[in-house]
Amino acid sequence: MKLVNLIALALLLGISPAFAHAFLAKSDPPVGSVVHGAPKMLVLSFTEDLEVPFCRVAVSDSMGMNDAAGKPQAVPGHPNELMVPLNIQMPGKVSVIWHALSVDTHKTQGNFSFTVTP
Ligand SMILES: [Cu+2]
Repeated sequence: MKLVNLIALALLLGISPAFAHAFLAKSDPPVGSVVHGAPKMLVLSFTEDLEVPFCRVAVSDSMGMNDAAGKPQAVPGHPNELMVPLNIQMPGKVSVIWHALSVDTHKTQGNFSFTVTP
């Protein structure tokens, strides 16, 4: 194989798996939103199907208290989604940090926030 072909192959192999990673596509409550009243559930939708037992979501309120009431759960019929029961006590900014493992065994992580008003 010619060198130029090897380089092309390496580029292809290096780039293509990135498209298969599980990135956050949608959140409910939405990223950056302002919601009235504390939501009881957070639902995260990803760009790829997940290995739910290996996904983690940490939720904290404006006082830095951990407000995730439970482990991420699978959403029946939606293998690319996680739901997390919430127990938000304080109005203010809610920070979400997620770690996802997709079915292709790639790990991704990210964070965002939304705001709860009384
Ligand atoms: Cu991937």
